[in-house]
Amino acid sequence: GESTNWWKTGIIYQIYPRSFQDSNHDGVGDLRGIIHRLPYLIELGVDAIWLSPIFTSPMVDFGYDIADYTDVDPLFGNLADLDSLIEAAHRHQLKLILDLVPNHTSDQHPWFIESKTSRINPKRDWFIWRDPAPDGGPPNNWLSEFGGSAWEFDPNTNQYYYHTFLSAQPDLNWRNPTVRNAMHDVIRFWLRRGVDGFRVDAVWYLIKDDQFRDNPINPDFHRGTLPRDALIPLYTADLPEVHDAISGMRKVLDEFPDRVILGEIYLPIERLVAYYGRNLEGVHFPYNFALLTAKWEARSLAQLIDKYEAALPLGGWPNWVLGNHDRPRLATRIGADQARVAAMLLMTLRGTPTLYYGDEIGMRQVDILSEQVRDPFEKNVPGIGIGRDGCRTPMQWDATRSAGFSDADSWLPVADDFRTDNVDCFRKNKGSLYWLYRRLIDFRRKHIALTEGSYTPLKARGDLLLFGRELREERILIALNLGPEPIAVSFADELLCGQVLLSSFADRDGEEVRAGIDLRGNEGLLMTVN
Ligand code: TEU
Repeated sequence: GESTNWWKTGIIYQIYPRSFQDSNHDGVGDLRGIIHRLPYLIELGVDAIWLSPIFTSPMVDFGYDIADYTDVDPLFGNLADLDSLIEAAHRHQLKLILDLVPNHTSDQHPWFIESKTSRINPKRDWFIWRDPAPDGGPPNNWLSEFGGSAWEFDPNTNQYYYHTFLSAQPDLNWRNPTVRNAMHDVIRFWLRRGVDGFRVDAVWYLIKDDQFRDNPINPDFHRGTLPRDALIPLYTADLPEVHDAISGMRKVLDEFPDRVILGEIYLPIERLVAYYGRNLEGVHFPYNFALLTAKWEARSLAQLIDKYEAALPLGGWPNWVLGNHDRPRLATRIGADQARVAAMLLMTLRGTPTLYYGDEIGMRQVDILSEQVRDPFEKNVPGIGIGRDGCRTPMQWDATRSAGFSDADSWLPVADDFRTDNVDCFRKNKGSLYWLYRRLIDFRRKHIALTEGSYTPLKARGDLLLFGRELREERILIALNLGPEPIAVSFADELLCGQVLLSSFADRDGEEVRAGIDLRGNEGLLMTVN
Protein backbone atom coordinates (compact mmCIF):
# COMPACT_ATOMS: atom_id res chain seq x y z
CA GLY A 1 0.00 0.00 0.00
CA GLU A 2 0.88 3.70 -0.16
CA SER A 3 2.38 3.71 3.34
CA THR A 4 4.91 0.98 2.61
CA ASN A 5 6.57 2.42 -0.48
CA TRP A 6 10.22 1.37 -0.69
CA TRP A 7 11.40 4.97 -0.76
CA LYS A 8 9.61 5.61 2.54
CA THR A 9 10.76 2.62 4.55
CA GLY A 10 14.10 2.12 2.85
CA ILE A 11 17.55 3.64 3.24
CA ILE A 12 19.22 5.36 0.31
CA TYR A 13 22.99 5.11 -0.15
CA GLN A 14 24.67 7.80 -2.25
CA ILE A 15 27.60 6.71 -4.37
CA TYR A 16 29.96 9.22 -5.95
CA PRO A 17 30.92 6.90 -8.82
CA ARG A 18 34.38 8.40 -9.43
CA SER A 19 35.40 7.40 -5.91
CA PHE A 20 33.66 4.15 -5.03
CA GLN A 21 35.53 1.38 -6.90
CA ASP A 22 37.78 1.36 -9.92
CA SER A 23 37.74 -1.80 -12.06
CA ASN A 24 39.89 -0.80 -15.05
CA HIS A 25 43.07 0.52 -13.45
CA ASP A 26 42.63 4.20 -14.37
CA GLY A 27 42.30 5.50 -10.83
CA VAL A 28 38.67 6.55 -11.38
CA GLY A 29 35.70 4.54 -10.13
CA ASP A 30 33.27 2.97 -12.59
CA LEU A 31 30.07 0.93 -12.98
CA ARG A 32 31.81 -2.46 -13.03
CA GLY A 33 33.45 -1.43 -9.78
CA ILE A 34 30.06 -0.70 -8.25
CA ILE A 35 28.75 -4.09 -9.40
CA HIS A 36 31.77 -5.70 -7.78
CA ARG A 37 30.93 -3.97 -4.48
CA LEU A 38 27.21 -4.78 -4.43
CA PRO A 39 27.71 -7.56 -1.85
CA TYR A 40 29.06 -4.90 0.51
CA LEU A 41 25.91 -2.79 0.12
CA ILE A 42 23.69 -5.81 0.54
CA GLU A 43 25.52 -6.76 3.72
CA LEU A 44 25.28 -3.20 5.00
CA GLY A 45 21.55 -3.49 4.43
CA VAL A 46 20.67 -0.41 2.40
CA ASP A 47 17.65 -0.51 0.09
CA ALA A 48 18.51 1.85 -2.75
CA ILE A 49 21.59 3.29 -4.40
CA TRP A 50 21.71 6.78 -5.83
CA LEU A 51 24.51 7.35 -8.31
CA SER A 52 25.84 10.84 -8.92
CA PRO A 53 25.89 11.42 -12.73
CA ILE A 54 27.38 8.69 -14.91
CA PHE A 55 26.39 10.18 -18.28
CA THR A 56 28.54 11.33 -21.21
CA SER A 57 30.36 14.41 -20.04
CA PRO A 58 33.53 16.45 -20.52
CA MET A 59 33.72 16.20 -16.70
CA VAL A 60 34.35 19.87 -16.09
CA ASP A 61 31.99 19.54 -13.09
CA PHE A 62 32.61 15.78 -12.86
CA GLY A 63 29.47 14.70 -14.66
CA TYR A 64 27.13 17.52 -13.64
CA ASP A 65 27.89 18.88 -17.10
CA ILE A 66 26.14 16.45 -19.43
CA ALA A 67 26.81 16.12 -23.16
CA ASP A 68 24.47 13.18 -23.72
CA TYR A 69 21.64 12.42 -21.30
CA THR A 70 20.99 8.95 -22.63
CA ASP A 71 24.43 7.38 -22.68
CA VAL A 72 27.06 6.36 -20.15
CA ASP A 73 30.43 8.11 -20.15
CA PRO A 74 33.24 5.75 -21.25
CA LEU A 75 35.09 6.63 -18.06
CA PHE A 76 32.34 4.82 -16.14
CA GLY A 77 31.59 2.08 -18.68
CA ASN A 78 28.76 1.75 -21.17
CA LEU A 79 25.02 1.15 -21.37
CA ALA A 80 25.50 -2.60 -21.14
CA ASP A 81 27.35 -2.12 -17.83
CA LEU A 82 24.49 -0.01 -16.54
CA ASP A 83 22.00 -2.68 -17.60
CA SER A 84 24.08 -5.23 -15.71
CA LEU A 85 24.11 -3.02 -12.65
CA ILE A 86 20.34 -2.56 -12.78
CA GLU A 87 19.87 -6.29 -13.20
CA ALA A 88 22.30 -7.24 -10.43
CA ALA A 89 20.85 -4.66 -8.05
CA HIS A 90 17.29 -5.78 -8.70
CA ARG A 91 18.24 -9.40 -8.19
CA HIS A 92 19.09 -8.39 -4.62
CA GLN A 93 16.03 -6.15 -4.11
CA LEU A 94 18.19 -3.05 -4.37
CA LYS A 95 16.69 -0.05 -6.16
CA LEU A 96 18.75 2.17 -8.43
CA ILE A 97 18.30 5.94 -8.54
CA LEU A 98 20.06 8.08 -11.15
CA ASP A 99 20.95 11.75 -11.02
CA LEU A 100 18.92 13.89 -13.42
CA VAL A 101 20.46 17.26 -14.26
CA PRO A 102 17.72 19.20 -16.05
CA ASN A 103 18.79 22.74 -15.20
CA HIS A 104 21.80 22.85 -17.49
CA THR A 105 23.74 20.83 -20.04
CA SER A 106 27.43 20.82 -20.90
CA ASP A 107 28.53 23.44 -23.41
CA GLN A 108 29.55 20.35 -25.43
CA HIS A 109 25.97 19.05 -25.63
CA PRO A 110 24.78 18.98 -29.27
CA TRP A 111 21.72 21.03 -28.19
CA PHE A 112 23.98 23.86 -27.07
CA ILE A 113 26.41 23.53 -29.94
CA GLU A 114 23.44 23.99 -32.28
CA SER A 115 21.94 26.75 -30.20
CA LYS A 116 25.20 28.68 -30.46
CA THR A 117 25.41 28.58 -34.24
CA SER A 118 23.02 31.46 -34.94
CA ARG A 119 20.26 33.60 -33.48
CA ILE A 120 17.73 31.90 -35.74
CA ASN A 121 18.73 28.32 -35.05
CA PRO A 122 15.68 26.26 -34.00
CA LYS A 123 17.50 25.37 -30.77
CA ARG A 124 18.39 29.00 -29.99
CA ASP A 125 15.51 29.27 -27.53
CA TRP A 126 16.46 26.01 -25.79
CA PHE A 127 18.94 28.07 -23.78
CA ILE A 128 18.79 31.54 -22.28
CA TRP A 129 20.28 34.09 -24.68
CA ARG A 130 20.20 37.89 -24.18
CA ASP A 131 21.58 40.97 -25.82
CA PRO A 132 24.41 42.78 -24.07
CA ALA A 133 23.64 45.81 -21.91
CA PRO A 134 24.06 49.17 -23.73
CA ASP A 135 27.68 49.31 -22.56
CA GLY A 136 28.33 45.86 -24.03
CA GLY A 137 28.48 44.24 -20.58
CA PRO A 138 26.27 41.41 -19.29
CA PRO A 139 22.48 41.88 -19.62
CA ASN A 140 21.98 42.24 -15.86
CA ASN A 141 23.64 41.68 -12.49
CA TRP A 142 22.87 37.99 -12.10
CA LEU A 143 25.73 36.07 -10.48
CA SER A 144 26.91 32.50 -10.93
CA GLU A 145 26.78 30.12 -7.96
CA PHE A 146 30.36 29.30 -8.87
CA GLY A 147 31.69 32.86 -8.92
CA GLY A 148 31.52 35.89 -11.25
CA SER A 149 28.75 36.93 -13.62
CA ALA A 150 26.23 34.27 -14.62
CA TRP A 151 26.43 35.55 -18.22
CA GLU A 152 28.97 34.41 -20.79
CA PHE A 153 29.50 36.33 -24.00
CA ASP A 154 29.40 34.54 -27.33
CA PRO A 155 31.30 36.73 -29.85
CA ASN A 156 29.97 34.77 -32.79
CA THR A 157 26.34 35.81 -32.30
CA ASN A 158 26.95 38.84 -30.07
CA GLN A 159 24.76 37.66 -27.25
CA TYR A 160 25.26 36.36 -23.74
CA TYR A 161 24.03 33.01 -22.43
CA TYR A 162 23.07 32.35 -18.83
CA HIS A 163 24.74 29.78 -16.55
CA THR A 164 23.74 29.24 -12.92
CA PHE A 165 26.98 27.31 -12.38
CA LEU A 166 30.08 27.19 -14.62
CA SER A 167 30.15 28.82 -18.06
CA ALA A 168 30.66 25.23 -19.26
CA GLN A 169 27.14 24.53 -17.91
CA PRO A 170 24.66 26.63 -19.94
CA ASP A 171 21.15 26.71 -18.44
CA LEU A 172 18.31 25.19 -20.41
CA ASN A 173 15.26 27.39 -20.97
CA TRP A 174 12.54 25.69 -18.92
CA ARG A 175 9.97 28.21 -20.15
CA ASN A 176 10.23 26.49 -23.52
CA PRO A 177 7.80 23.51 -23.75
CA THR A 178 10.05 21.77 -26.28
CA VAL A 179 12.82 21.66 -23.69
CA ARG A 180 10.44 20.16 -21.16
CA ASN A 181 9.40 17.50 -23.64
CA ALA A 182 13.00 16.65 -24.43
CA MET A 183 13.74 16.16 -20.73
CA HIS A 184 10.57 14.10 -20.32
CA ASP A 185 11.88 11.80 -23.03
CA VAL A 186 15.15 11.45 -21.09
CA ILE A 187 13.16 10.45 -18.01
CA ARG A 188 11.18 7.86 -20.01
CA PHE A 189 14.36 6.49 -21.57
CA TRP A 190 15.80 5.54 -18.17
CA LEU A 191 12.56 4.41 -16.58
CA ARG A 192 11.99 2.05 -19.50
CA ARG A 193 15.46 0.67 -18.88
CA GLY A 194 14.38 -0.25 -15.37
CA VAL A 195 15.79 2.60 -13.32
CA ASP A 196 13.77 3.18 -10.13
CA GLY A 197 13.88 6.94 -10.03
CA PHE A 198 15.83 10.16 -9.98
CA ARG A 199 17.49 12.59 -7.66
CA VAL A 200 16.93 15.84 -9.54
CA ASP A 201 19.82 18.27 -9.46
CA ALA A 202 19.51 21.98 -8.63
CA VAL A 203 15.78 21.88 -9.26
CA TRP A 204 14.93 25.15 -7.46
CA TYR A 205 16.92 27.02 -10.11
CA LEU A 206 14.95 25.78 -13.15
CA ILE A 207 12.99 28.99 -13.79
CA LYS A 208 14.38 32.53 -13.98
CA ASP A 209 12.55 35.85 -14.03
CA ASP A 210 11.11 36.44 -17.51
CA GLN A 211 11.71 40.17 -17.20
CA PHE A 212 15.37 39.64 -16.33
CA ARG A 213 15.23 42.07 -13.43
CA ASP A 214 18.42 42.70 -11.46
CA ASN A 215 18.74 40.69 -8.26
CA PRO A 216 18.88 42.79 -5.09
CA ILE A 217 22.56 43.25 -4.35
CA ASN A 218 23.78 40.90 -1.66
CA PRO A 219 27.31 41.71 -0.53
CA ASP A 220 27.53 38.29 1.13
CA PHE A 221 26.58 36.35 -1.98
CA HIS A 222 29.97 34.76 -2.17
CA ARG A 223 29.94 31.43 -0.47
CA GLY A 224 31.26 30.67 2.92
CA THR A 225 30.33 33.88 4.65
CA LEU A 226 26.73 33.06 5.53
CA PRO A 227 24.54 29.99 5.66
CA ARG A 228 23.02 29.52 2.24
CA ASP A 229 19.50 30.32 3.39
CA ALA A 230 20.37 33.98 3.54
CA LEU A 231 21.59 33.96 -0.03
CA ILE A 232 18.59 33.05 -2.15
CA PRO A 233 18.59 35.32 -5.17
CA LEU A 234 15.14 36.85 -5.74
CA TYR A 235 14.88 36.53 -9.52
CA THR A 236 16.95 33.44 -10.30
CA ALA A 237 15.85 30.83 -7.76
CA ASP A 238 12.68 29.42 -6.20
CA LEU A 239 10.31 31.18 -8.61
CA PRO A 240 6.63 30.14 -8.42
CA GLU A 241 6.58 28.68 -11.96
CA VAL A 242 9.18 26.09 -10.97
CA HIS A 243 6.44 23.95 -9.42
CA ASP A 244 4.69 23.51 -12.72
CA ALA A 245 7.95 22.36 -14.33
CA ILE A 246 8.43 19.82 -11.54
CA SER A 247 4.90 18.44 -11.62
CA GLY A 248 5.39 17.96 -15.37
CA MET A 249 8.32 15.64 -14.63
CA ARG A 250 6.36 13.94 -11.87
CA LYS A 251 3.53 13.15 -14.30
CA VAL A 252 5.96 11.40 -16.61
CA LEU A 253 7.40 9.47 -13.69
CA ASP A 254 3.92 8.38 -12.64
CA GLU A 255 3.45 6.73 -16.03
CA PHE A 256 5.60 3.98 -14.46
CA PRO A 257 4.79 2.02 -11.31
CA ASP A 258 6.73 2.42 -8.07
CA ARG A 259 9.28 5.05 -9.17
CA VAL A 260 10.53 7.99 -7.18
CA ILE A 261 11.61 11.56 -7.86
CA LEU A 262 13.61 13.40 -5.20
CA GLY A 263 14.57 17.05 -5.42
CA GLU A 264 17.91 18.61 -4.54
CA ILE A 265 16.78 21.89 -2.99
CA TYR A 266 18.75 24.13 -0.66
CA LEU A 267 16.09 26.37 0.87
CA PRO A 268 14.92 27.16 4.38
CA ILE A 269 12.32 24.69 5.67
CA GLU A 270 9.31 26.99 5.12
CA ARG A 271 10.15 27.32 1.43
CA LEU A 272 11.51 23.81 1.01
CA VAL A 273 8.23 22.08 1.81
CA ALA A 274 6.46 23.83 -1.08
CA TYR A 275 8.31 21.37 -3.33
CA TYR A 276 6.02 18.51 -2.26
CA GLY A 277 3.41 20.36 -4.30
CA ARG A 278 0.05 21.68 -3.11
CA ASN A 279 -1.55 18.30 -3.66
CA LEU A 280 1.65 16.28 -3.41
CA GLU A 281 2.09 16.53 -7.18
CA GLY A 282 5.69 17.74 -6.78
CA VAL A 283 8.72 15.64 -5.89
CA HIS A 284 8.17 12.68 -3.53
CA PHE A 285 10.39 14.61 -1.21
CA PRO A 286 12.70 17.59 -1.42
CA TYR A 287 16.00 16.70 0.22
CA ASN A 288 16.15 18.02 3.76
CA PHE A 289 19.68 19.35 4.25
CA ALA A 290 19.03 21.03 7.60
CA LEU A 291 21.39 18.70 9.48
CA LEU A 292 24.30 19.65 7.21
CA THR A 293 24.52 23.08 8.77
CA ALA A 294 22.71 22.53 12.08
CA LYS A 295 24.39 23.46 15.32
CA TRP A 296 25.24 20.11 16.96
CA GLU A 297 23.46 20.91 20.18
CA ALA A 298 20.42 19.19 21.72
CA ARG A 299 18.05 22.14 21.89
CA SER A 300 18.82 23.41 18.37
CA LEU A 301 18.43 19.94 16.92
CA ALA A 302 15.14 19.38 18.73
CA GLN A 303 13.84 22.72 17.49
CA LEU A 304 14.91 21.98 13.96
CA ILE A 305 13.22 18.55 13.98
CA ASP A 306 10.01 20.03 15.41
CA LYS A 307 10.02 22.83 12.88
CA TYR A 308 10.46 20.39 10.02
CA GLU A 309 7.79 17.98 11.30
CA ALA A 310 5.37 20.89 11.73
CA ALA A 311 6.08 22.33 8.29
CA LEU A 312 5.46 19.07 6.38
CA PRO A 313 2.26 19.13 4.34
CA LEU A 314 -0.36 16.49 5.05
CA GLY A 315 0.95 13.24 3.53
CA GLY A 316 4.38 14.75 2.85
CA TRP A 317 7.05 12.20 3.72
CA PRO A 318 10.12 13.43 5.67
CA ASN A 319 13.78 12.63 5.00
CA TRP A 320 17.18 13.34 6.52
CA VAL A 321 20.73 13.73 5.25
CA LEU A 322 24.05 13.99 7.11
CA GLY A 323 26.42 14.27 4.18
CA ASN A 324 26.79 14.54 0.43
CA HIS A 325 29.36 15.22 -2.30
CA ASP A 326 29.03 19.00 -1.91
CA ARG A 327 29.49 19.43 1.83
CA PRO A 328 32.28 18.76 4.36
CA ARG A 329 32.32 15.24 5.82
CA LEU A 330 30.20 14.59 8.90
CA ALA A 331 33.03 13.05 10.97
CA THR A 332 35.05 16.23 10.49
CA ARG A 333 32.10 18.55 11.19
CA ILE A 334 31.09 17.00 14.49
CA GLY A 335 34.01 14.73 15.41
CA ALA A 336 34.46 10.96 15.43
CA ASP A 337 32.80 10.47 18.85
CA GLN A 338 29.63 12.26 17.83
CA ALA A 339 29.57 10.54 14.43
CA ARG A 340 28.29 7.46 16.28
CA VAL A 341 25.53 9.47 17.93
CA ALA A 342 24.69 11.03 14.57
CA ALA A 343 24.38 7.56 13.03
CA MET A 344 21.79 6.74 15.66
CA LEU A 345 19.95 10.00 15.02
CA LEU A 346 19.85 9.51 11.25
CA MET A 347 18.57 5.94 11.53
CA THR A 348 15.89 6.69 14.13
CA LEU A 349 14.35 9.96 12.97
CA ARG A 350 11.05 9.78 11.12
CA GLY A 351 11.75 9.81 7.40
CA THR A 352 13.98 8.31 4.74
CA PRO A 353 17.70 8.45 5.59
CA THR A 354 20.22 9.04 2.83
CA LEU A 355 23.67 7.78 3.73
CA TYR A 356 26.69 9.23 1.90
CA TYR A 357 29.31 6.61 0.93
CA GLY A 358 32.08 6.37 3.50
CA ASP A 359 30.13 8.05 6.28
CA GLU A 360 29.37 4.54 7.56
CA ILE A 361 33.11 4.10 8.23
CA GLY A 362 33.54 7.64 9.51
CA MET A 363 35.54 8.93 6.55
CA ARG A 364 36.92 12.38 7.21
CA GLN A 365 37.27 15.52 5.13
CA VAL A 366 40.66 15.22 3.46
CA ASP A 367 42.93 18.25 3.15
CA ILE A 368 43.74 18.77 -0.50
CA LEU A 369 46.93 20.63 -1.39
CA SER A 370 46.21 23.61 -3.61
CA GLU A 371 48.10 22.07 -6.55
CA GLN A 372 45.95 18.93 -6.23
CA VAL A 373 42.58 20.70 -6.30
CA ARG A 374 40.22 19.20 -8.89
CA ASP A 375 36.91 20.82 -7.93
CA PRO A 376 36.06 23.58 -10.45
CA PHE A 377 34.08 25.43 -7.79
CA GLU A 378 37.08 25.61 -5.49
CA LYS A 379 39.28 26.67 -8.43
CA ASN A 380 36.86 29.47 -9.34
CA VAL A 381 36.29 30.73 -5.83
CA PRO A 382 39.46 29.72 -4.00
CA GLY A 383 40.26 30.18 -0.37
CA ILE A 384 36.75 30.14 1.06
CA GLY A 385 37.25 26.76 2.66
CA ILE A 386 34.31 24.97 1.09
CA GLY A 387 36.08 23.03 -1.64
CA ARG A 388 34.38 19.77 -2.45
CA ASP A 389 37.31 17.45 -3.20
CA GLY A 390 37.86 16.67 0.47
CA CYS A 391 34.51 14.88 0.79
CA ARG A 392 34.93 13.01 -2.52
CA THR A 393 38.06 10.98 -1.80
CA PRO A 394 38.24 7.24 -2.59
CA MET A 395 36.27 4.82 -0.49
CA GLN A 396 38.54 3.18 2.06
CA TRP A 397 38.10 -0.56 1.54
CA ASP A 398 41.31 -2.01 2.94
CA ALA A 399 44.94 -1.31 3.81
CA THR A 400 46.39 -2.07 0.38
CA ARG A 401 47.46 0.42 -2.26
CA SER A 402 44.92 3.21 -2.93
CA ALA A 403 42.86 1.69 -0.09
CA GLY A 404 41.64 -1.14 -2.30
CA PHE A 405 39.78 1.42 -4.39
CA SER A 406 42.10 1.00 -7.34
CA ASP A 407 45.35 -0.69 -8.23
CA ALA A 408 46.51 2.55 -9.82
CA ASP A 409 46.99 5.99 -8.27
CA SER A 410 43.58 7.37 -7.42
CA TRP A 411 42.24 10.56 -9.05
CA LEU A 412 42.06 12.23 -5.62
CA PRO A 413 44.38 11.30 -2.78
CA VAL A 414 43.24 8.62 -0.36
CA ALA A 415 42.87 9.83 3.25
CA ASP A 416 46.06 9.11 5.17
CA ASP A 417 44.18 7.18 7.88
CA PHE A 418 43.16 4.49 5.37
CA ARG A 419 45.46 1.79 6.78
CA THR A 420 43.52 1.71 10.05
CA ASP A 421 40.19 3.20 9.03
CA ASN A 422 38.78 0.97 6.34
CA VAL A 423 35.96 -1.48 5.70
CA ASP A 424 38.20 -4.50 6.07
CA CYS A 425 39.37 -3.52 9.59
CA PHE A 426 35.98 -2.32 10.78
CA ARG A 427 34.26 -5.47 9.63
CA LYS A 428 36.42 -7.45 12.04
CA ASN A 429 35.61 -5.12 14.93
CA LYS A 430 32.08 -5.40 16.28
CA GLY A 431 32.56 -2.17 18.20
CA SER A 432 33.18 -0.16 15.03
CA LEU A 433 31.02 2.57 13.55
CA TYR A 434 30.48 0.30 10.55
CA TRP A 435 28.91 -2.36 12.79
CA LEU A 436 26.83 0.27 14.53
CA TYR A 437 25.39 1.24 11.14
CA ARG A 438 24.73 -2.39 10.28
CA ARG A 439 22.88 -2.98 13.49
CA LEU A 440 20.91 0.27 13.24
CA ILE A 441 19.89 -0.56 9.68
CA ASP A 442 18.86 -4.02 10.82
CA PHE A 443 16.78 -2.61 13.70
CA ARG A 444 15.15 -0.16 11.37
CA ARG A 445 14.07 -3.03 9.22
CA LYS A 446 12.77 -5.12 12.14
CA HIS A 447 10.98 -2.40 14.09
CA ILE A 448 8.38 -0.68 12.01
CA ALA A 449 7.95 1.92 14.75
CA LEU A 450 11.26 3.28 13.42
CA THR A 451 10.01 3.60 9.86
CA GLU A 452 6.29 4.13 10.03
CA GLY A 453 5.84 5.15 13.65
CA SER A 454 5.08 8.59 14.99
CA TYR A 455 7.77 10.92 16.30
CA THR A 456 7.43 12.33 19.82
CA PRO A 457 9.87 14.92 21.11
CA LEU A 458 10.49 14.27 24.81
CA LYS A 459 13.46 16.18 26.16
CA ALA A 460 16.17 18.50 24.93
CA ARG A 461 18.13 19.71 27.90
CA GLY A 462 21.87 20.28 28.19
CA ASP A 463 23.46 17.59 26.04
CA LEU A 464 20.49 15.25 26.19
CA LEU A 465 18.21 14.70 23.22
CA LEU A 466 15.39 12.28 23.97
CA PHE A 467 12.58 11.28 21.64
CA GLY A 468 10.16 8.47 21.02
CA ARG A 469 8.97 6.50 18.01
CA GLU A 470 5.73 4.66 18.34
CA LEU A 471 3.47 2.44 16.31
CA ARG A 472 0.56 0.57 17.84
CA GLU A 473 1.96 -1.40 20.80
CA GLU A 474 5.58 -0.85 19.84
CA ARG A 475 7.29 2.00 21.61
CA ILE A 476 10.95 2.89 21.13
CA LEU A 477 12.92 5.54 22.99
CA ILE A 478 16.05 7.15 21.65
CA ALA A 479 18.37 8.89 24.11
CA LEU A 480 21.37 10.71 22.70
CA ASN A 481 24.18 12.29 24.67
CA LEU A 482 25.65 15.03 22.50
CA GLY A 483 28.50 15.76 24.88
CA PRO A 484 31.45 14.05 26.58
CA GLU A 485 30.00 14.06 30.14
CA PRO A 486 27.75 11.30 31.54
CA ILE A 487 24.05 12.07 31.94
CA ALA A 488 21.52 10.44 34.26
CA VAL A 489 18.22 10.23 32.42
CA SER A 490 15.12 9.88 34.51
CA PHE A 491 11.79 8.58 33.22
CA ALA A 492 10.24 8.68 36.72
CA ASP A 493 7.44 11.01 35.71
CA GLU A 494 6.55 8.77 32.77
CA LEU A 495 6.69 5.43 34.64
CA LEU A 496 8.67 3.82 31.87
CA CYS A 497 10.51 0.55 31.98
CA GLY A 498 11.90 -1.64 29.27
CA GLN A 499 15.23 -2.71 27.89
CA VAL A 500 18.18 -1.52 25.85
CA LEU A 501 18.10 -2.64 22.24
CA LEU A 502 21.39 -1.06 21.30
CA SER A 503 24.02 1.26 22.72
CA SER A 504 26.14 3.21 20.26
CA PHE A 505 29.05 1.49 22.05
CA ALA A 506 27.41 -1.87 21.34
CA ASP A 507 27.94 -3.25 24.86
CA ARG A 508 24.60 -2.94 26.65
CA ASP A 509 22.20 -5.16 24.72
CA GLY A 510 19.29 -6.29 26.81
CA GLU A 511 20.10 -4.15 29.86
CA GLU A 512 17.00 -3.40 31.98
CA VAL A 513 15.63 0.11 31.95
CA ARG A 514 13.71 1.03 35.12
CA ALA A 515 12.49 4.56 35.67
CA GLY A 516 15.75 5.87 34.25
CA ILE A 517 19.10 5.09 32.72
CA ASP A 518 22.65 6.43 32.72
CA LEU A 519 24.23 7.56 29.51
CA ARG A 520 27.98 7.68 29.18
CA GLY A 521 29.65 10.59 27.40
CA ASN A 522 28.95 10.55 23.63
CA GLU A 523 26.61 7.61 24.02
CA GLY A 524 23.37 6.98 22.23
CA LEU A 525 20.80 4.39 23.36
CA LEU A 526 17.94 2.73 21.58
CA MET A 527 15.41 1.23 24.00
CA THR A 528 12.09 -0.53 23.84
CA VAL A 529 9.73 0.53 26.56
CA ASN A 530 6.27 -0.30 27.77
O1 TEU B 1 24.53 21.37 -6.53
C1 TEU B 1 23.72 22.51 -6.56
C2 TEU B 1 24.12 23.51 -5.56
O2 TEU B 1 23.35 24.04 -4.81
C3 TEU B 1 25.51 23.97 -5.52
O3 TEU B 1 25.53 25.33 -5.24
C4 TEU B 1 26.22 23.21 -4.49
O4 TEU B 1 25.75 23.58 -3.25
C5 TEU B 1 27.67 23.50 -4.66
O5 TEU B 1 28.26 22.24 -4.75
C6 TEU B 1 28.30 24.34 -3.62
O6 TEU B 1 28.68 23.62 -2.49
C7 TEU B 1 24.37 20.45 -7.55
C8 TEU B 1 25.35 19.31 -7.40
O7 TEU B 1 25.09 18.62 -6.24
C9 TEU B 1 26.74 19.85 -7.48
O8 TEU B 1 27.70 18.85 -7.28
C10 TEU B 1 26.90 20.46 -8.85
O9 TEU B 1 28.17 21.06 -8.97
C11 TEU B 1 25.82 21.51 -9.12
O10 TEU B 1 24.53 21.05 -8.83
C12 TEU B 1 25.80 21.87 -10.59
O11 TEU B 1 25.25 20.83 -11.32
